Amino acid sequence: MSFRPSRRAALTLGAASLAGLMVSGCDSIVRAPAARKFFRSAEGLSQAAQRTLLSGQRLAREFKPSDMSPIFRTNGSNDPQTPEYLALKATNFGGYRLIVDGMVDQPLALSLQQLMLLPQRSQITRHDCVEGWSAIGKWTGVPLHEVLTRAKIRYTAQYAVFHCFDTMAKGDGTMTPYYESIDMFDAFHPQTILAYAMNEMPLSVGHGAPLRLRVERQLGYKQAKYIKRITLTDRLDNIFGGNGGYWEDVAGYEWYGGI
Ligand SMILES: Nc1nc2c(c(=O)[nH]1)N[C@H]1C(S)=C(S)[C@@H](COP(=O)(O)O)O[C@H]1N2
Ligand SMILES: [Mo]
Repeated sequence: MSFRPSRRAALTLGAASLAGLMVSGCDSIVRAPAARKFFRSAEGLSQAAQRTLLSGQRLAREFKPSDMSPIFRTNGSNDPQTPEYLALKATNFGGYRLIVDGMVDQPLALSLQQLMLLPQRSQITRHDCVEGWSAIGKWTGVPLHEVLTRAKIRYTAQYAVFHCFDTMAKGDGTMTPYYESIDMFDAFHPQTILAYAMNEMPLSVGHGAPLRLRVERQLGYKQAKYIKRITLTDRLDNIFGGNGGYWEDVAGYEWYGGI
């Protein structure tokens, strides 16, 4: 009988050596765009090691209840009219299922009730839109990593793509679905949540019911509303315009919309 260290043990060792790196300011390392690109391409970086690295990331500022904006406006789509969405809205989203697919070993179809039974997180944060307005609100939902872990995402997945129910105009006047994407650094960030409640109330249609993304260190257009499906992938160039999001495709917005 031969002895080989298990893959699990190898991963643990990788994670341990990365721990040293983290102590010396890994947050500033992972926040550098070049470093993010390197880690996405590094074949030797195991998922466990990535997770360890990710856990050292800086949090976005959180505010007190008294800081919450009395008015939090809506922007972009605020009342989707696609038949699929209208049908779900008519059942008060009882028939809603969040699909999680792509580079996962356990595809999921989760009802709102199932999502609400998963671990929950609330945070009061500031939303910054590139159009020049900000608002502070309280968001409650399930951390995205809780969902991705249950879907058993593969080591090779590099992006989470959020497909939405609403459509928006393209340059040529035709309509195209809104979508967005983030990398694994943001996907596993503790403040990245799939929110089903805002300011202690069920998420309204205007703000993205039944489920919207909060990825707190990025700008407003990354906060995908009306999430229908999350697809794990290792490339963005074959999705819609190839730039990772609706605004990235139609108006050249930065894919990493850091604040
Ligand atoms: N599906 C979808 N998500 C979206 C948008 C949209 O039009 N459709 N607009 C984005 C923009 S530009 C901003 S500023 C925020 C607005 O979120 P709010 O309506 O909750 O204020 O949603 C973002 N997410
Ligand atoms: Mo925005």
